[in-house]
Amino acid sequence: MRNDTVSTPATIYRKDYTVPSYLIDTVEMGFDLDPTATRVATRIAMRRNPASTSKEIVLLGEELELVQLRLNGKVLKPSQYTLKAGVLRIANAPAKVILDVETLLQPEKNTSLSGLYVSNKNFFTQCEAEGFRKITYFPDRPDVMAKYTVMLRADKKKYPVLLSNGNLLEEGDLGDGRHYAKWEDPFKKPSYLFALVAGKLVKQEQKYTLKSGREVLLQVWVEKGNLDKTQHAMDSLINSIRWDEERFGLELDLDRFMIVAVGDFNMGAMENKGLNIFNTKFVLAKPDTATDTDYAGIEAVVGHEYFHNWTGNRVTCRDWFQLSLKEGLTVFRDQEFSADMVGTDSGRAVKRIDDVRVLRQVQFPEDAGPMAHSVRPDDYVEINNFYTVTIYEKGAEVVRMYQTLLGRDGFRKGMDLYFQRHDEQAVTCDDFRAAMADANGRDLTQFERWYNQAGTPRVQVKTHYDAAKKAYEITLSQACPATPGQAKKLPFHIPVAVGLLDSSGNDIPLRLRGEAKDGATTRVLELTKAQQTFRFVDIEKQPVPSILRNFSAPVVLDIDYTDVELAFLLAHDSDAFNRWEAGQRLAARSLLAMTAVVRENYPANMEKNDSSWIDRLLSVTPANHAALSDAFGAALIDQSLDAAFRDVILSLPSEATLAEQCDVIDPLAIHSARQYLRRTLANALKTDLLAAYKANATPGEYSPDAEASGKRALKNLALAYLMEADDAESHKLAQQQYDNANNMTDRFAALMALANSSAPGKTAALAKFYKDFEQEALVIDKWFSLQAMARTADVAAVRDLLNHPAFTLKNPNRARSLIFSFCNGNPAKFHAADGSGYEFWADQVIALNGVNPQVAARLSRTLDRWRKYAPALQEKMRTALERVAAEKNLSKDVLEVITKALAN
Ligand code: B3K
Ligand code: ZN
Repeated sequence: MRNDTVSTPATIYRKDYTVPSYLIDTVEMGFDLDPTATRVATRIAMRRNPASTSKEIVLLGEELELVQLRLNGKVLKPSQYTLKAGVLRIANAPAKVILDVETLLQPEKNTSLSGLYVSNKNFFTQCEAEGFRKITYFPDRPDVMAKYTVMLRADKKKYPVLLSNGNLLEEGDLGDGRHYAKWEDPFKKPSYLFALVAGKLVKQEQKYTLKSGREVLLQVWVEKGNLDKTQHAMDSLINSIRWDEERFGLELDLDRFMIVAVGDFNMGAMENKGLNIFNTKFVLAKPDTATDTDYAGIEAVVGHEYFHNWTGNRVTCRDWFQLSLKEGLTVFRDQEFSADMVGTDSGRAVKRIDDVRVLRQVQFPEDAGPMAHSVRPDDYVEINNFYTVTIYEKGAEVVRMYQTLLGRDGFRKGMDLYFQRHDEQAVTCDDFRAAMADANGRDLTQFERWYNQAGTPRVQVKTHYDAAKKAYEITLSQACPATPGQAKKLPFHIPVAVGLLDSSGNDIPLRLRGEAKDGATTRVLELTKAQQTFRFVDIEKQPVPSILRNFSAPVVLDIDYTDVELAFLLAHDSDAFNRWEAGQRLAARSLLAMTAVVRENYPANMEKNDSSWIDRLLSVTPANHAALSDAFGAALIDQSLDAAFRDVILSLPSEATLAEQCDVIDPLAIHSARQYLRRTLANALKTDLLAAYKANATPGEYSPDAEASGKRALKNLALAYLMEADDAESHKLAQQQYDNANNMTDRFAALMALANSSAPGKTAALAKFYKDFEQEALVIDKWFSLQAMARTADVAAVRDLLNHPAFTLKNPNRARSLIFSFCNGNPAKFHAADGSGYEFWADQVIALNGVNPQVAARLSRTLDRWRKYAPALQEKMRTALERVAAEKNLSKDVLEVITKALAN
């Protein structure tokens, strides 16, 4: 056989897209599964694509042994094809071809967890984006859709369960201790949706009747010891099926739908047709091992993967540049699903706030850094690096803006037209936008810029009240900073939802100049130019504006409010999102001012290697925290607000969110300022915090519902504040909660409180927790993560944990739990002045690169924003980046990230 040759990674450009030369009707695959040598025989029935002039068959393959290639029955000699850098070409091929490809793989050696691999002795696949080419030579691109039949053969004792996409046609014994199962997927699909699972697994199953009366079989497959943790995933699946029928009129198109949990998995889950494969983290839950956050995560991810069945699978992407077509849309759908599952207005707002927090904390920095890319990127080196918060979360915001502009019904009309036009096709983001525009008779041409331009737009607000004319003017202007490769930006089409509050805090019915009568109290202004003025008439008195309600666009809003106005909005705004936002602005104002004071005094104190000077400094710095503590205190005791909502109001902006608002990032200064404010608030609100702690206990049987989880959130927030005192009284409270907890949410919150304190019982509690949950991998992940993020952690402690017998780099969840938690979740300690955190980071990137390039590349992203840090830190970051860049054998995943970081 001809051997493949490697070459330096190439950049792939969106503008270079060409249609496939051949189309495929059917694919028949036979697998003889063996961990050390799996044989794969693939028969592909293909024909020339009438839309292409090429007669060349192009197949992609990676890390494969090609055993044999037959074209229309004849074995191809190496001289009859070329094989270079993973591309196999057969020139001058006939119009119709039956191609037989035989390959040999070593799944056991596959630590990348892409393609066919072994996890805990069972077989799994992961083919998105380009993993199918690690199974066979194939036109592994999403616009080649075909019908698949799959025959699996394996040892019956070791692999009693054999699963693939679609419906089970037959199964039986082969006589030699081996058995087989034959599966057929009735729908055309791209190769990235192919999946197989083989091994020792057990299932929870149930029949479910769709709205149409058709009965389907639902299964959740797990390892034997985990069958007591599948109910929530099953419930979430049923809720997802029902929701998609009701909200979008979309029915499950298969007779059987399977979810399989695997412990070694690169991301959350994968939407393979009819056979979703999940990270155990997003399937397994019972009250004593999973937290409220885990329960919510399972519901969201089960929903997300299920919703892909239509948005992604039935209608897929033409090429990977269109990734957000399925991901942004499906995230939007899962966000709406989770919100609908809560139901109440305030519950919906809490969900919205959670989603916006992620956007600000992770996506805004991405959009301002070296990896900034538009929602539909123009180029990439490694597509796996583009499964980003921009594609997913900003993409979801872009989809949400259609709904804000067109209304819920208009959005639904657009979705209906999208499926009517494109079912079983591979399409583009333009096709989606066209369906939205055409179904509503709207011109959405300018809206395309959300797909083309990277960077977070800033919208500036100026207001003017003309008492004589009773007119109130809002002037909005927009600008977007340059991003790598995109210096100039054109104005976006931005929906800005606004309301005006009268002096009692009530909404004023709004009438824009030229309108005959008053309209709704929230109006969506459409900002399409660099600057526009909107004039409201009949406004009796100067109002307080509430702008960008419900976060109607993914922008930064610059608006000058006084402390009094912010406190007023926090107390009265009918838009719950903006109510929360007002509190965040008020807090950020104090925090940023204190951060600046610390920074100004930093150099002189730098050498002391002791941060107690910061507290002394802040304690003598004149500051008015009273406005904030009064406003927060009022919210804390406001019984008309749900506990969950009070929890988000009283949570200070995260260190990562604050960092993005600084011109120069100084993690220790931010952390110290935030800690100082936490202690100040804890002190001022002690009595009410204690009362809230007591009032929000959730005795009785555990339930993850919104009300109970909201109470636990508020109670545990109160505990964390009270623990800032770090005194005997608070230690006792945390210890009692730890000892008496009947669920993981409370137990873990108590352990976290103890770990961040000097409580005498802290070491014993950590040891007990480990011992009690040694057998629960997901709980041990929490144990690692908690220690990595503790305020008392440092590089040495984290290095020690690397040597713990339960630690392994090979399992992505475990690697993330310790390494990512420290590097991304403990900024004050990671960014230690001596650069030891960066050395640790470089060591781990290099180690992971050899094991799992996708996970390594994720970790590489940690130093993305290095140019924004204080100069002394920058230099040390650059050294670490250069050390990684100098490594031999870097994967193209890591290479792309590091190269871009050093270049921009
Ligand atoms: N579509 C998959 C992600 C695949 C990532 C490949 N590196 C999961 C999801 O978004 O639902
Ligand atoms: Zn997805």
